Amino acid sequence: AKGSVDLSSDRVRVTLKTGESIEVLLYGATVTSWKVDGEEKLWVSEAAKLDGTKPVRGGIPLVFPCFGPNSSALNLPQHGFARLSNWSFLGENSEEPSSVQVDFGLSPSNIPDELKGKWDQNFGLIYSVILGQKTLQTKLVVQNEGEEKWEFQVLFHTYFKVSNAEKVSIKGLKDVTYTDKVLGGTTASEDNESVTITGETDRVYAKVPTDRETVIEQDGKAVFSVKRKNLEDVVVWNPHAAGAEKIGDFEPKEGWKEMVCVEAGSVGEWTTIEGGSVWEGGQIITLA
Ligand code: TA6
Repeated sequence: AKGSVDLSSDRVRVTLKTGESIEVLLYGATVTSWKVDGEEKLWVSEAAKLDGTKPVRGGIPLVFPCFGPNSSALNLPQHGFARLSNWSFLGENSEEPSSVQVDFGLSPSNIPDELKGKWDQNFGLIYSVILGQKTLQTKLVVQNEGEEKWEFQVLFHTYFKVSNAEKVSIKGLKDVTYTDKVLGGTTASEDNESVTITGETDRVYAKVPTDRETVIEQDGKAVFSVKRKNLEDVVVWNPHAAGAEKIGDFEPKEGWKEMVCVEAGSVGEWTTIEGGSVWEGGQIITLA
């Protein structure tokens, strides 16, 4: 076998014989660890709740069916209900010889009681996490199991672990229009080859060509690259010092220096899914 899959009461652990490993909490189907050669590649706050009492601060929270402030339009919590629901483990369904795929499912019955019926679309989600050598893929299949069409937003809220966010350059966003949430939602075109973190950064880069990789460089050296499939936007977020102070479960407060969120999603607009049809989108993270 190429690896092992272990289900415990609250999480799934996958370990490849080549040493890579991941942990996925059933709560939110949140990837909370991705290790390569024993080194953690995702940032998780030391104050992150892992007991299902609130969305995990770090790893890869899953945003669905709405992103950010749009959530109030659906009368849902910020970023929707996927990251705060208990998912079912659907087992290992590896398709490639050198990687292991684990699947998770969510249906209306899994949504927390207090949120049931707030978004009463007939949906089914299958979330796949695929661990390969130097790669981590996350893929979401959205099924409209009703007759009527509805619309949604989706995003993988990936917290990448870096050694110094102030020396990070994010490449692949030049000439893309972005909405700057720190500047109250103004839009601008990205003039720079590199996006850097010089203060609180919260930008939605819209309609980024999917043939473009987003590359995260540390001190000028590529560390991660993100390829998107059927996802048109990239969000860049770092709360910086002031922002971290305001987030209760963001610890240590200096931790903003060791993370950057580069988030593949479709959140600039709403994606419409016809009754009875299926939508799929994903990201492939490669260690440079
Ligand atoms: O990804 C960017 C963002 O929408 C920021 O505006 C910030 O709110 C971040 O997500 C974290 O959101 P959360 O609900 O997890 O605190």
